[in-house]
Amino acid sequence: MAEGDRVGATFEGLEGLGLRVGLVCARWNRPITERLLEGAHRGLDRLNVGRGDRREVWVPGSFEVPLAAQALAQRADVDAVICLGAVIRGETAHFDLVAGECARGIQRVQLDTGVPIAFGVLTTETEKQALARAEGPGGHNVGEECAAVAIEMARLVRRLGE
Ligand code: DLZ
Repeated sequence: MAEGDRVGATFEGLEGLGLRVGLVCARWNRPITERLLEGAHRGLDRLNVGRGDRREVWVPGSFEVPLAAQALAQRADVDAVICLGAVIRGETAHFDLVAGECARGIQRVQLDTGVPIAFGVLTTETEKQALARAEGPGGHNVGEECAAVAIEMARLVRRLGE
């Protein structure tokens, strides 16, 4: 399989102008999550999502991400949510619990509200692996990919609801 076959996100043919996006970012492992957040904003810029159409909130850790995502998704002025965090096995007691509950919670919010939520919470063995997924412009940044996922899914949900 080629490298590109393992990336589902694409910016091709996407337009985000007029869509409103919520962003939830966890403070835990902040040097990494800040880079994910920068990537998410870069991706939203690429898709023409207005700066004024973004609502950004911070939470203590990935465990708190689903609740903030739910609060955003329930707002009438949010079309999609991007969730960002980093759970690193080597440094995390109860890794499976924190990572699992975060993922489960986010999926539940997405299905309960019908608002698309892009899952940008890294779950890695090491800090090095996490940093490799949060690189700067031109590199692999999961936050940036989440921007494309959020816009693609917001458009899809809107179209299917017509
Ligand atoms: C407690 C904890 C641990 C050990 N590790 C992480 C982590 O790797 N990534 C992360 O985002 N959060 C971690 N947390 C914090 C929890 O997500 C949560 O903020 C606290 O348990 C307080 O509810």
